[in-house]
Amino acid sequence: MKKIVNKTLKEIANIVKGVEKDANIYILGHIGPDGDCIGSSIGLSHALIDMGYTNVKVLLEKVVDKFEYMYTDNVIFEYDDTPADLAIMVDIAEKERLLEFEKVIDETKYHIIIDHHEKEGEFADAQYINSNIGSCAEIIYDFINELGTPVTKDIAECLYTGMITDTGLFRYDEVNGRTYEVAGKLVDTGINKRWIIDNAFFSNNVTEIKLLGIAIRNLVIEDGFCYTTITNEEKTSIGATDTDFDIVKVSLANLEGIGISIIFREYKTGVKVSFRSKCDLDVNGIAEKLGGAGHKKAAGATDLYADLEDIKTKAIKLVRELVKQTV
Ligand SMILES: [Mn+2]
Repeated sequence: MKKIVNKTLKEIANIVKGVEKDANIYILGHIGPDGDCIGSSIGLSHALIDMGYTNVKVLLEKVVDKFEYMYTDNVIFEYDDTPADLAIMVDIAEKERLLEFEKVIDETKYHIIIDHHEKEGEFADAQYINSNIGSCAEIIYDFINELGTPVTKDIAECLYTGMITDTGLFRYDEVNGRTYEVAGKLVDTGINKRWIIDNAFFSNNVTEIKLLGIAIRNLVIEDGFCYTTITNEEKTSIGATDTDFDIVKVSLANLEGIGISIIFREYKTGVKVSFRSKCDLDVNGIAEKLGGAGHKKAAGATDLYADLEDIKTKAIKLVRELVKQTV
């Protein structure tokens, strides 16, 4: 295991600026890429290309999703076995969350992590992690400024998407004056903010509505918390992917009288648990006990070897205990 090296954004920018312009650079995001992950990675890619880097690729899991408008020609969905000189991971600090893309890391010389999830990378050569910031996109905005290249309208469209999706339209605790300041700068580039917001929050496709139907059918409400389960079979029967889950997260979190909501989703192998808290209870602690990470109000854990029922029993027990402490 490498020694973790925490650095400032300025230091990381200097490392990147020292890289040859024709170096192979990969930007990677986590599996089930969301608006923040896609916006941060592609936004950064625009900036590097603007700076004259000629071999920048963004490696993302292929999902049919509403954030496709950000995709550029250099977004690839499969590792083409060209080892990279530099891999920059955004919105992700855990190697395991890269799944098949983990190979890229193993074959890359130098790793940088820029993230806002509370977990140290354990394998990066240089990393900047700040969990006080609501979206990775907001960090990427600062990073691009440190790189000394302008935040163009194309970049702004990506970063604004990341900011609004990860802050729930500027509602979450991490949002402060600075968040609005950055958002203001992005809006001033002339992006179509109304369209971006409508697309991210106020339009649902049929698959999402079907998924919500399954989630509601499987919903269990206990004292102060609720949970639902989506099996792999249920998910695949309607062709849903990870990116279709936002509507479920939001709907459960909005339930009146519910402090914590949990979603268990089963994969072909393994399970992902997502926690949301809208009370004072810290769900990050629970996620950590399950091997995951996140923030006080939104956290999750992915276990690729876990059995759904095992994880459910464990998680529900932990949440019951947590809720009981406060009664
Ligand atoms: Mn994020």
